[in-house]
Amino acid sequence: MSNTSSSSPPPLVPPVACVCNEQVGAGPFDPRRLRQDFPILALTVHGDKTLAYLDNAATTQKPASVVCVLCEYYQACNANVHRSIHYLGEQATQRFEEARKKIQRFIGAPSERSVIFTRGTTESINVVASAWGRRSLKPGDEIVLTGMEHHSNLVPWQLVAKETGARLKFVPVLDDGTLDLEAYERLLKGRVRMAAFTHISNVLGTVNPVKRMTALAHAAGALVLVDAAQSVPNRPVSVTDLDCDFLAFSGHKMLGPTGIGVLYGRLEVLERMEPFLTGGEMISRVTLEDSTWADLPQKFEAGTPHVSGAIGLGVAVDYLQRVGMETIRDYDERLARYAIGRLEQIPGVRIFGRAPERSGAVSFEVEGVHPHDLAQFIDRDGIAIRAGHLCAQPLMKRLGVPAVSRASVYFYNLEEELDRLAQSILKAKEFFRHGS
Ligand code: C6P
Repeated sequence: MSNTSSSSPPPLVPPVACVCNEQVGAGPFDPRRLRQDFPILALTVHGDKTLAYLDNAATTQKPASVVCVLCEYYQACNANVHRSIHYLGEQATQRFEEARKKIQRFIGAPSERSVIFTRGTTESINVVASAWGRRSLKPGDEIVLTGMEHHSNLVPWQLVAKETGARLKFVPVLDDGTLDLEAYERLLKGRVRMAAFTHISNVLGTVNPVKRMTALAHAAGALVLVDAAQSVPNRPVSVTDLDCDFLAFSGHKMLGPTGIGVLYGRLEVLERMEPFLTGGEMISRVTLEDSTWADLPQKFEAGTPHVSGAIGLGVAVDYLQRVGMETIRDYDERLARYAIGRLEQIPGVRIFGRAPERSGAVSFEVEGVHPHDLAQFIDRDGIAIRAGHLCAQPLMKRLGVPAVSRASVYFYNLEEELDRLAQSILKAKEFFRHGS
């Protein structure tokens, strides 16, 4: 039985003292002060090296308010949601649904029914590719993707295209790391049913003109999915403003816990779709032979959800809003420019991605040093970056490299950490030149 009681249970009084305070993140923007909200940033690693965490595009660190709410949830609130008619069940349901409302407001969605909790961007895209694509696509239909997609926005479409006989088409990536928008317009002239593209490239940092791309796709009669894994964390994103049909993002890239993410969907489209996963809580009536579905969003939330994760994501959103999304965007962009400036001074460093509008992910190669060797070397100086194909193998092919190194900043990073990165790269170059 479903229990979504609207009576307000009494406020929760945690039996444990929480070390975080509600106002973390508030006040004038000061990255040094904000860092104090992130206990992990004070770590020393490999002995005495202060951690410089520059791998934020992979996952961000978590403020104490998020860490604490997870602890508090399990100590004072834990219960299953939408089913148990007891005190804790109501508390958990209320807080879970409050988190959904926070996310709805955060992304400017018209209704909380359009906000579906998933495990993350990957699952969100799979829901659409599978639940929408399998039933809607016919042989000869076309799906337009781009040459800079993360595997999460590529492989699900490959699978569904194979199953339905639909065709994939790709917007080329230009040398400066932007999309060939003229080619995009040409590609939209076919039987395009879906255009799915990333808002920000996790490799190139390019911010794509998704509002314009969405309008063009709609004019061609296609639906639009925006992979917002790298944009919702660091700039204002409104689904109403973008007018997209689907938006996918991950909690762990925006201060939230791992294993929780969001699929926003336009209500009319979600209502027409069949479910993705089936089982408990997503049904209305079940007989031995047949079933009908629950209303949105439960239709797409089969089984016990990640309750604490959703609540933690709600607290992460509170934190981000206290800092301010415009502030975060401006600071990230400034730090990215600073990082590029420092890296460019190093002979033999090549930066990938020169789009005029770019985010805080800066990929590069260092002549004569394999990206994995570089990442490992500078890790010994306490600096965390990512190296590899970054789950974008087709883009690596386009760039002509098997792998890259990537530094990615967030609002709690400092210029001096990028200075340390540059110094450590210089050391690495020397080391690998002489082999000692
Ligand atoms: N990119 C990176 O280091 P998940 O794993 O589902 O939370 O996110 C997948 C994903 C989808 N789209 C884009 C644009 C992404 O950047 C990512 C995750 C991480 O670049 C891990 S590969």
